[in-house]
Amino acid sequence: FHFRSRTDVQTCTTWKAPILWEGMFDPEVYDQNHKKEGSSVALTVFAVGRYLDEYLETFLNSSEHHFMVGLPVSYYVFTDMPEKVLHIHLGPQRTLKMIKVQRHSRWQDISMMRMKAISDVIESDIRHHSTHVFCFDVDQVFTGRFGSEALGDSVALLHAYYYHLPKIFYTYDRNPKSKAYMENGDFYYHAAVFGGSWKSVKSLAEGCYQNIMEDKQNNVEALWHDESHLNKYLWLHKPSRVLSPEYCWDTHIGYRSDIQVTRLLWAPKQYDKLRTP
Ligand code: 5GW
Ligand code: MN
Repeated sequence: FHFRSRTDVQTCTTWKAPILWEGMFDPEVYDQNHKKEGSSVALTVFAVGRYLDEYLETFLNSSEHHFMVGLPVSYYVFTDMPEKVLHIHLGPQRTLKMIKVQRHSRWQDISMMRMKAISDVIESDIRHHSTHVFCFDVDQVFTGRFGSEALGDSVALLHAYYYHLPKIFYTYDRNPKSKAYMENGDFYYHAAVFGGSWKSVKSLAEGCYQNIMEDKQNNVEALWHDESHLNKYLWLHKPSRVLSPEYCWDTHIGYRSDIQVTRLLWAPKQYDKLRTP
């Protein structure tokens, strides 16, 4: 059984990191190797306020069917309502912890404070139990394999809305007063999915958090909040693996011949309902 190489898309970065597209890899080989190496994966996700009822159960139940099936998985759910009972059927070797976090009044803060919570839980818990960590937005649904081929030292995702656009359209932070400021970059990465070894993700989360706090002290906020800081960090610390937008697609974009499978989809969002207190 042969894998055709993809000639319609970029499959390698200039620093020789693979960009993963459907058809480039044998999932079985990755699964066997990661089982042999004893890889285990922590998944962090935030479900604060209305996002808990709106998205969490669908996200987790779909993850049970598609995320790292065959490897040990530990979910870390950050919520302001940890007492909430979830209707989720966990498979063997899969566990879930609810962790209480404060509900910030500004949504920009909910989003940015994730970096601090992620670095803290890696230090206190994840590093003792899991080899790898993936961090996800909750407003998404797994629809296809999101497997061990995505594991690497430092893993970033190409944003579905920007991967095919010239760099001048990338929405990096252009304010020189912000620590997220950047003129040039490699790609526009999406903050809805990032991961890697626990060590790399801890460094990333810490680095982004420090820059977010420095911005706060200087009374500036990066254009796209934690995503701007993530893009800056990944420009300075190149990811070792890049995921194609097949790993986080929005069906509103419509048909694209290079998207041969959808593994994770943006969930529909009712901004009016969710963004009013
Ligand atoms: C609420 C209003 C506006 C923006 C964010 C929130 C919000 C985000 C929230 O009330 N509760 C929450 O848990 N979040 C977490 O932050 C979710 O995990 C969410 O997926 C993530 C990023 O916020 P999103 O998904 O609304 O951001 P975009 O960039 O996908 O629109
Ligand atoms: Mn989102």
